[in-house]
Amino acid sequence: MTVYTELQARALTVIRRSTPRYKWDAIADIVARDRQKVENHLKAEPPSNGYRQLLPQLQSQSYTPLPLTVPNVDEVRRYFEINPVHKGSHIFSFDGRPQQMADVRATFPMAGYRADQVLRAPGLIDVLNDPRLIDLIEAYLGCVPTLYSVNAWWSHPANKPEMTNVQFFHRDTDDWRFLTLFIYLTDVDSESGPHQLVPGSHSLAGMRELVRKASWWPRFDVERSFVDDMGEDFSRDCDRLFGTMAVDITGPAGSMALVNTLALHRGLVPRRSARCVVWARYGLGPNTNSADLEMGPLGLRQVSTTMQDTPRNRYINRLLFEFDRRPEN
Ligand SMILES: O=C(O)CCC(=O)C(=O)O
Repeated sequence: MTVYTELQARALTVIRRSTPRYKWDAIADIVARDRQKVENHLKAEPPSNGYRQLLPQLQSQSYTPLPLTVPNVDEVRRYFEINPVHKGSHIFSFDGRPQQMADVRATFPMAGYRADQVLRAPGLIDVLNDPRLIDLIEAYLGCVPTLYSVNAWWSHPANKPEMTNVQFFHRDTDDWRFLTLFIYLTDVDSESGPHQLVPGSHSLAGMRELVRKASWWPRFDVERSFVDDMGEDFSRDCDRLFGTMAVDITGPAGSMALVNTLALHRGLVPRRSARCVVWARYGLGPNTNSADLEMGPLGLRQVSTTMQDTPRNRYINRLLFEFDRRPEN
């Protein structure tokens, strides 16, 4: 991003964060409707074998498992295993210095990869651009998505949460409307740190319904839960109220789920075996989370992909790749 677009994204974030999160969806509708007016050249026919039947579940339950898997998941996991890692799940969790996994593990249970390492994983970018997946995301967002953030990390078994912002219940606040794709690179059951979320908790109406159903009734301010949505106390209240309604997303290596992570969610601490997960995030445009693309866009040539050079693919991937960058340019 240029300084100018970065400042714009920051300004938008400041405005967004000063607006209660349960109002964001209505604003997203206005933005998406406006985008539709200028996106004609980016439109694609919905694929005949697409996933739009999953839209109602995604809209009401905040997530949907996908019938899509990573065809070469063992190869992708091996690729990550031989790459250096940094301490923590995110490049900005700590200093981001490349280290060997054994050195990180000696001090900390979570170890992550840079965005450029994720983008270079064999064939992964094609999975993130599967036309059936993009079509479903487009239908959900209401406009052609921008792929604005990628990440991958290992969580190893531990006795307690180490990263409060990911292992305690919280809401993500990246964009007026956005979706997170989770891809497991290891088999994940309830003992290996699954992604957990409270279905329906992304909307005010959904939260009111959840509170109505909850058996334990503290003074839980539903509207406030869209403003102060981080930290150990907040997570403990969510656990007491909604813990029995939370869903663990489990599945074999290669499985995927699409989640509106404005909903209450967390990555559970693995108890028995480690989890390796990739996320990719799709929203209305660049936002301050795109900062995790700190290495800047790669040349598309630097990546193993069969992605077609079309205006639509260029637009969706514009923060990740420069399609025209060549050695001679
Ligand atoms: O590890 C997970 O499953 C959740 C990650 C998460 O909550 C986040 O990145 O915001």
